[in-house]
Amino acid sequence: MTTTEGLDEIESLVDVERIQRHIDAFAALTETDVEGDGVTRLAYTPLERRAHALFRDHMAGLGLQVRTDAAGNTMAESDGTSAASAHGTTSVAALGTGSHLDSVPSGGRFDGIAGVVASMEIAEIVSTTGLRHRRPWRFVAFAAEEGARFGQACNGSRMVAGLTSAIDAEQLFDASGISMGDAMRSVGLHPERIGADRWAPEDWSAFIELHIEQGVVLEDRQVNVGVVDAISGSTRLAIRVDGRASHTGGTPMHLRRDALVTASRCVLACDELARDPAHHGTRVTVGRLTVHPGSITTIPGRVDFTVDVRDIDSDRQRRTAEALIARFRSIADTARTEVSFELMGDTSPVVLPHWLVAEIGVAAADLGEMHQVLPSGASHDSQQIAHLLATGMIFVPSRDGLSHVPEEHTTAEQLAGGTRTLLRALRRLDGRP
Ligand code: HGY
Ligand code: MN
Ligand code: MN
Repeated sequence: MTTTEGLDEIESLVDVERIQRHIDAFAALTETDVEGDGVTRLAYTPLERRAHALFRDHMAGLGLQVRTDAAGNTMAESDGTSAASAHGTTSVAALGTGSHLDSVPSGGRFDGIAGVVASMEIAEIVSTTGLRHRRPWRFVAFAAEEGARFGQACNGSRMVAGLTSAIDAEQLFDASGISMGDAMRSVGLHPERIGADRWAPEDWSAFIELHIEQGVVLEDRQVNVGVVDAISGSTRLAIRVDGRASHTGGTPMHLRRDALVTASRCVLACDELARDPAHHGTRVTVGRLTVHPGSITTIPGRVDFTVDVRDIDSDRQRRTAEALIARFRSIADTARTEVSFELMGDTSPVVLPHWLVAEIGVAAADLGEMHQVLPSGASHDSQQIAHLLATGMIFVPSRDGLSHVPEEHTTAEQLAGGTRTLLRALRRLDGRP
């Protein structure tokens, strides 16, 4: 048993091999019958629940109280010394850390997992050393963070933040027409009880999520720890182009209403607009495009595609989405095709509290970790939690900036460095009045 006198030694207990074992254990929970390799563990599937069970069993094994809420988020709690004082039970607001356990199709081993593993490592150290902490410390595995299945991202954290209701869950569908509510019920969750599990802001002091950067800044700067000051928003559109399907041989060019030609011009318009200096900083991507009927000898009569607009500037993000819709309509008019759209998700960018950015920076500096303040290009659960309480993020490097692909990689040593900074930041926050 390590004494807790040498408090500064506590962070040195972060164990690289243990971290690696947790990473490998989660990576093994993947669909095997999908194209491509990498990890596939989609929102509200049995595999995601198995990952939550792995997290839950580890935390329960450390003696922590663990609970899974109606949305499928799993939370473990280590009582602080304030939980029971000489004058009966006086509880102070809790500190929290965690991230998500679902993945995109054929994704990586670290997106979301890094933050959950960091929380497991910290819980292990707290439990085995008897590290005294005044506030309750809560370790959270969020459900359904990726928007890859239902279009909307950060569903479990949106539900505890009161941003997605039970009714909303019945109106979000995956590509095969299954509603989020039905998917939740199919894995034993209770969407009808989402409202009862909302987090009360007064119960919380601060929350810090550790996550892989999913970009190249830390690697380029050769810095191991990132402190996030702003998180990009995301406006996601489902676009449908209707033309007229007909014979590829019998239909002369001047009589065609080719939905794929229109969609192709729309895709190029997305790239052109995002590269326009007036939209500098905006990122626009068409990630999914489906051609109907998809036959070699039939002119496409319909095309469905998705547009993902990302920005840390809220106004520019929305203006870009509006400008794209106007461009699509003009392209369709010229080609005598029709275009319609549906809003799949719309999350505002958030600026994280400067005092918390500073605290995390001091924690890194305390440990001699080089760190860099930077914005996040990706969306995160912290973005939703930031609607409720003071929220911060710690980044660890992504090799070649790659993410959402099997090549996604962060070394266990880099993850250990971020975990040490996270532990020190929690201890500093624990001591704040
Ligand atoms: O899509 C995102 O930005 C995050 O990885 N869910
Ligand atoms: Mn993520
Ligand atoms: Mn992701």
